[in-house]
Amino acid sequence: MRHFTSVNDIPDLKKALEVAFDVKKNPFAYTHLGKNKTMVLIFFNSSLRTRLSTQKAAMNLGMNTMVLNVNEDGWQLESEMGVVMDGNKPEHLREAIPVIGSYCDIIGVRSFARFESREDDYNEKIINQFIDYAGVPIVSMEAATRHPLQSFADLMTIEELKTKALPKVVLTWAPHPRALPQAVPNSFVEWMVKAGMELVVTHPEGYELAPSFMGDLKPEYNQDRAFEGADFIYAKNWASYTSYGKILSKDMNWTVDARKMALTNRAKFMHCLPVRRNMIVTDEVIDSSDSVVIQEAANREWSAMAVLKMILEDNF
Ligand code: AN0
Ligand code: CP
Repeated sequence: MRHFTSVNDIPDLKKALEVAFDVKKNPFAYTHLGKNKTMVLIFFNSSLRTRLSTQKAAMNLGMNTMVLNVNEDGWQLESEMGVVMDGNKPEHLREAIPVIGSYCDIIGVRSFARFESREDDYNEKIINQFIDYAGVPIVSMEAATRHPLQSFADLMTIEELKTKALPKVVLTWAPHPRALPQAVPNSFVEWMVKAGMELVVTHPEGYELAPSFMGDLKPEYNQDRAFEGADFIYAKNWASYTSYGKILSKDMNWTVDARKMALTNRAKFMHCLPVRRNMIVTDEVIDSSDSVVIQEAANREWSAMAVLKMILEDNF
C-alpha cells in the first residue's frame, strides 16, 4: 500500500484487521520500522482524536512527527489553479505540498468537505493534489468524502464486541445544529459493506447518501423499524448530499434515546466523537454500559498504527 484514502487501498481487509489487533497487543514491537523517518500531520480543520492517535501511532513505530495547523500556524493556502493570487492566500498548494514532502517520508492530511461545490468535494480536490505533488505516501486523516482511519477503528470495535458472525449494524442520522460532512457515514458504509456486515442505513428523507457509496443499499426511513433487533447503533449527523450541504431537519425525534435502544438486541452504542449530547444521543444512552464510544476512540491509535506499519513496510 502506498497511499491510504479509502478501504479500497487495503489489499486484504482481513489481514489488515490482524495487523491492527497485533499492534494493539504489541505496540512497541515495531519501533525499528520508523527509525529516522518523519511524518508530517497537516490539519486544515480541528481535531482531537485524529491528531493525538495518529501522532501516537507514528511515535509507537519509532517515527518523528511534526504537526502543522494550516489555519493557525501556516500561510493560508490557495487550492485553485489559474487564479490571480491577489486575495488573502499568500501561498499555493502547488508549492506548499512538494515543500512539505521534501521534509518528510509520510504526510497525513485532514481536509473536510468545504460545501462550496459538490463536484470539487466528491472529486477530492485537496487530498488528490497531495497525492499528485507530494512525492511521498499520503494518509487521509478525514478528507472531503471519507474518514477511513475512523471506519477502520469502528470495524475493529465491532469485531471485538460482536457476539455473532454477522451482526446487524445500523447507521442512523441524528440531529445537529451545524452542517457536517458526509465523510464519516460514507466511509462507514463502505467499510461495513466490504466487511460483509448486515447494514441498515436510516435517516429522514432528503439525507440519502451518494449512490457511489450506497450502491444497492436502500435507506430505511423509519428509524424505529431500523433499530429492531440491531446489535450495533452507529449514530452520526450529516448534511444533505442531494441539497448539497443543507440542513433539512433538526428533528429531535431522531435523537438516539433509551426508548429506541430498547427496540434493539441490547445494541452497543457507537459514535466517532466529538458528539453533541442530547442532540445526537441522550446522556442516559451515552453514559450507559452499552456505550462503547471510548473504546472506539481508543482503537484509533491501532487503526492508524496498522496503516502506517503497512505503508512503512511497503515503501521503505
Ligand atoms: C466532523 C465531521 O462530522 O466530519 C469530524 C468527525 C470526526 N465533526 C465535526 O465537525 C463536529
Ligand atoms: N473522530 C475524530 O476523527 O475526531 P477528531 O475530529 O477529534 O479527530
